[in-house]
Amino acid sequence: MKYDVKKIEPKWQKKWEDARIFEAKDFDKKPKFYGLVEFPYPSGAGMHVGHIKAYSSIEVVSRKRRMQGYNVLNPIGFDAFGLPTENYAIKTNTHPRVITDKNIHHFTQQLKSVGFSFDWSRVIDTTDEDYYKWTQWIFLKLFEHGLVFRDTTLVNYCPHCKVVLSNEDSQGGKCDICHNDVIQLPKKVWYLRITKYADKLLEGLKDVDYPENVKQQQVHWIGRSEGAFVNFSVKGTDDSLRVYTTRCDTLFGVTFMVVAPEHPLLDKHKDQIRNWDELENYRKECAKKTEFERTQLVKDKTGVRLEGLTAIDPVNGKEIPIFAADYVMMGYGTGAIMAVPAHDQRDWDFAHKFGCEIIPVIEGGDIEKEAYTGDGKMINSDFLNGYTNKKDSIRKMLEVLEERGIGEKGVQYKMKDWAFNRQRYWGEPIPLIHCPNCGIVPVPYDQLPLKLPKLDNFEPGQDGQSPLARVPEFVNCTCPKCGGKAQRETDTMPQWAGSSWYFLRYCDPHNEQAFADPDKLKYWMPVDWYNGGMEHVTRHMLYSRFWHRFLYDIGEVPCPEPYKKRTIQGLILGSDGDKMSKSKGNVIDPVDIVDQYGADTLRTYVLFMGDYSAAAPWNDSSVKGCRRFLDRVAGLTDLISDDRSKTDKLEAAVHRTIKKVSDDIETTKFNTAIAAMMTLINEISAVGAISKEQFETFVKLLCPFAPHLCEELWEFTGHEGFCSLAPWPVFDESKTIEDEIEVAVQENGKLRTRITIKKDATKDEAIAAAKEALAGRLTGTIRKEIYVPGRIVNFVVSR
Ligand code: ANZ
Ligand code: ZN
Repeated sequence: MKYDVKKIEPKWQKKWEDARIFEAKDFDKKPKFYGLVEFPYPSGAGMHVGHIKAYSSIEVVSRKRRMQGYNVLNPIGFDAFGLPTENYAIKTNTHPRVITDKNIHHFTQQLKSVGFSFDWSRVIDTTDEDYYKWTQWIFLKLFEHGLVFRDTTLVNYCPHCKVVLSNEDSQGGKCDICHNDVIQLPKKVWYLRITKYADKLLEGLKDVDYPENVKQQQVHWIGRSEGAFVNFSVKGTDDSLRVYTTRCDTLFGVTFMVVAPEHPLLDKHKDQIRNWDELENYRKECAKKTEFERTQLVKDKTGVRLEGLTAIDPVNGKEIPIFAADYVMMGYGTGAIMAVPAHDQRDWDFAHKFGCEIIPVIEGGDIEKEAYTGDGKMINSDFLNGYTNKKDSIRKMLEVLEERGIGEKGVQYKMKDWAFNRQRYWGEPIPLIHCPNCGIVPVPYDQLPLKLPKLDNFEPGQDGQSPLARVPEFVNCTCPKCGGKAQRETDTMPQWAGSSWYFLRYCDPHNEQAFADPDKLKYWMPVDWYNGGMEHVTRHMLYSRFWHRFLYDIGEVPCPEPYKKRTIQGLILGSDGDKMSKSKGNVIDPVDIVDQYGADTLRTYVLFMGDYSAAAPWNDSSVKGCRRFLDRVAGLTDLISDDRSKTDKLEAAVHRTIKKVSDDIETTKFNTAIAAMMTLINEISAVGAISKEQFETFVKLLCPFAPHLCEELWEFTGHEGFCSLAPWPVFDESKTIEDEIEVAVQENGKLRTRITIKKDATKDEAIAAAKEALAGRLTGTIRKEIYVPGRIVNFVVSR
């Protein structure tokens, strides 16, 4: 058949759309499959080949599932609030609504041109009022359950984007949007209490099928630490200095204490601190550093000793100095530590620089050189002396601390609460009201959505205030509780709000009464297979698991975990091996590939380019290779034949390919699935014929990858329905067991030749065949004939 891409691809895209074959049916009797991809941010740059690779995995699995008889939900939507659009809006003085609509339209055209089998009747856009109404609704539920709070703290602030960033959005001390340095600023911040869900988020990982590195990253990010809180009294005051330690067994080795430069103890005892000016200067220096810089394990520690303020060790009554130093963070534990320089390297480095005492309490190592962090026998430790391991010592010390009321067991998490506000325009308004009489009052549920007012000037204020603060009609309201004059919150939600629950909305996207109908949720949830990027593992994946678990706890969703299985796609690099980026000029536009080679080639290539989860460079000649492969598939129509004597030879190869392709799709080994089909083509060419049945099997196997071509070939062979809905080929193991075998023919144990015989040949048949093969070439008289079934015929001869 002639492979006319330009004709075939639009033709089938239209037929699929007209017949609505990819629309999921709620409550269908068939088993359900919910496949999910991370929905795109509709940026002005349009789609990237990386999007195509990311979506192609679930696309192939969804198509296979349909052919296997599943009722498939394979939805798509747009995560459209956020800074890139807003910044572009400011730059071009165009409303973000206009830009968003234009970009979504563009993305839709692009996605459709690739022939993805999305259910286009369920498209969602997080900036739709009908959608963000429910984002606000979930926020109010969180508020109602005490999971929203406000605090003045040091925040990660990007002076360039003029926004407060969450920890997740400023990893490594860089703004995730503009990549500039983030600074620390005191601000009033709305938080979601995700830390309250830390243990549930950890436990939930036991029941899901995620790659090990994905689980590990989440475990690490949550950073559960078990230890103890211990109270030291501050000499001459009724204050105590509370510390968090994972090593309360080393309490007798404490020789000083360190508080974070921002610790409130300092201001409280200003009068007692004789070197206040020095301390003030030091604090100013520290404020310039990012948290990332402060937590780096640099040897050269800085700090200031508080003159006039000391602490008392609660186990031995010893008086010890207190320092302020920036290697102690205000945001972890209590913002203060007990320093044990003999057994903690940071404390050891600090002690060396500031001339503090070093008292070993565990035997081992050479503490002249470095801190000893290993296990060993306890020394210099009163009631702990003689204990030989950390575990027992800690248990004993905890007992004593609790007995004497100076400390207790405690758990800490590295993960912090989720900073949940932005002083920007293009986001969901936070539905809260500040009332002078009643305090914080939620917007009543029946007043949702709290709509984003239409503005002409969406630039953030110089004072870091949201543009909404400049709109009196938005700000001024009446308090829903007391009816008095009140003011609306003007901050908006962060980029990650809308994506924290979007997979639920797909189950029932047009519902006006609820975020989704409970029965539909029960039918579709959980997501059976979710594919996405590694960059979302410690943000979107944690945030959405948190929201979902919360909704489960309040009875709004049917299952505790949203995603049964998660897979990861690797990046597509430029052909130079660098990251694809505009600045490097190595970006491949998927539309160009569709234009030049066709969507089926693009789809096949992004899955053929290597191990799916690994990064791989773009390779033009391999793209051409994929196109040639599809050309050869189209050419197979010329080889369709009734000649069983030829085509029977292919039967085993066809069934081996069914098995390989079926299995490889399940384990995201798409590249080897495609390679197996390429091998089969070679075998078909060698035989020079293919039966109609074998041809149809081949077309069905390839259909999830190159569906346009396969539909055309399906039609060519006389079918009226869609190949996309034809039953997936069934693997028959008996067909792969070849019925002929090769046997060695020997004389006195030496190989003379090889023969091919029927697998179930008798001894007589095997020997007869061997004699025929050696006819006239025997070197002596046969004395004995030996047959090792299926392997060897040996003639013992005498000469
Ligand atoms: C005494 C000690 C002795 C410690 C020893 C360690 C080893 P993780 O596992 O990360 O929870 N620490 C506590 N709060 C801190 C803060 N805000 N900034 C910097 N460091 C802090 O580590 C907990 C340990 O980190 C705590 O245990 C404390 O030092 C330090 F041989 O206390 B340790
Ligand atoms: Zn009020």
